[in-house]
Amino acid sequence: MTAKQFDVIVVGAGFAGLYLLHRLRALGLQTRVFEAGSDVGGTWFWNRYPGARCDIESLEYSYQFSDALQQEWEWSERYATQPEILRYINHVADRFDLRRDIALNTRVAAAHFDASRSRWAVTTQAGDAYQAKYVVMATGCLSSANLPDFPGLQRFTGDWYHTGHWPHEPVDFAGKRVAVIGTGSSGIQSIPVIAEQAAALTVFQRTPNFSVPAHNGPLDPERVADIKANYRRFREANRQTAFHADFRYNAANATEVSAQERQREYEARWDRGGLPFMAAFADLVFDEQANESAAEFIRGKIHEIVEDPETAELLSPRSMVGCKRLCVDSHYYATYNRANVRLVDVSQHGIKAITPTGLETELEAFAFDVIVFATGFDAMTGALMSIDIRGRLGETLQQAWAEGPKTYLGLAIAGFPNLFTVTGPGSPSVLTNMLPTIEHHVEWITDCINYVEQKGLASIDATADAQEAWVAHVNDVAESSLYPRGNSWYLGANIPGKPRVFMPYLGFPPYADKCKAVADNGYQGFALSG
Ligand code: NA7
Repeated sequence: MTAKQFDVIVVGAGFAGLYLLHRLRALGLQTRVFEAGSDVGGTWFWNRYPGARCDIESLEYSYQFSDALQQEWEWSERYATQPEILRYINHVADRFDLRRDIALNTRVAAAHFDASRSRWAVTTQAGDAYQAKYVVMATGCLSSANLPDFPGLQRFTGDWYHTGHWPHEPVDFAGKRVAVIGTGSSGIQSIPVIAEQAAALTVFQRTPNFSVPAHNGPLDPERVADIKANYRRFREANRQTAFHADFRYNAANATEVSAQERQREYEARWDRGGLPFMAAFADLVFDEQANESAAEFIRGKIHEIVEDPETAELLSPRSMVGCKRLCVDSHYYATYNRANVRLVDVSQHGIKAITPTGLETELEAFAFDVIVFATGFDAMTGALMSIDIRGRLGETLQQAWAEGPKTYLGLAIAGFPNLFTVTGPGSPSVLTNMLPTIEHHVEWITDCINYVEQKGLASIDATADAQEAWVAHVNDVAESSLYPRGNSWYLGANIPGKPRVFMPYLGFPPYADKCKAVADNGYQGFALSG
């Protein structure tokens, strides 16, 4: 059987995969996108749990490569819901006629580099074989669901779901006894919605998380018109902060202002809502004392909102604010004032087993009709490591990353020529608004492929030296902050046995400058061969 030939194979049809296809086509390159799901959308295709919503405002969490697109699309709310984002992604796929080059229900199982021909051999799980000069992994940072290995799950007689693999049909919780395990962003978003429907909801919390209110609501048409009239300027402001255009970074340090000033600033940010809370003071993620002042403020809010002091105390994190992405919620803490909601602390006495009728912790047995696992993801590396990827010398990615992920700029891996990763470990990715950083990566990667093609070269491969230097730099920057001190998925701390390495790169605008300089200098740090 002869393998079908392409110039580029893209893995994943989320925001990154779709824009890659659009750009690669414009370069005249034969491109095929493989997508495991039954439709486009990536993260937003899989994460359909009740209450799923983006934590970046909709006018910013959208493509900017086409002015016509950003002018014509109408967002309805300040923070878009998952169904609305998925409608938008589908609109983009249709508007740019992308579907004809996307193979759905197709999971890539292996990608092996043939050094003698400088081509990748790609095999799908169904056993179909393809070849391409380039492979781009647009597999997402949060796409490999983490289902903890609780004994007994297969004997559970009720229904169970993982938030990251939610069914397409609505799940009816009416009259049901429901358990939610996990209080990260997915738990915090779904718990208030499930609580409104279920007869009884029990939340199992191992570690509390900090959350600030979204204050979501319909978008003001005047504000939308204003932004659309100046969209370019608005996007530029967003780029400078790597988050919201009106993030309003405060240059003052929390440790250098009065207690009243700190309180005033935190209150104003709480009232405004959303992630800009983290920009209240310049030293929040660099100084423990500063961070503790923000933590204390949020704990105070939790105690104000939650009526039962014991529950409020259990919900109050003792960790550092923002060292795991701050959650943005709608009525999360107030949900614990409902008579049908109970919080169970499993930090000391964990979940022992799932039973046929519910679950048991080390202290108590519970009966449930439905269990929801809001237990997160094998983030940033999980999707890549689940594919059998082999480089120039036959080395597997698992071998290359045995001690933790190593990349050059989060875009390329030494020894794996003509392979690119979008928002991979070592890039700012999850510390930013993902959409502009995805667009930045897609543009850099497609420019790079175009360069190699225009020069008539066979391959481009990051050098081991450039990669080592980049990994060291990513670590140095992380160490200068409080980030590595938190137990978060940024560090792989949520997956047993995963090497503890701080994966994202802190510092978006300088990162983009670095990527540009690398390209302007003839792809410095890469070996190009003819
Ligand atoms: P997260 O943030 O990784 O949260 C997963 C939650 O599940 C977290 O509270 C975990 O507690 C909990 N968990 C995981 N395993 C267990 C076991 N075995 N027992 C009890 N509790 C457990 O994932 P999300 O999907 O909520 O959010 C991911 C990102 O999506 C988020 O950061 C935003 O950027 C969007 P732990 O903290 O490990 O003690």
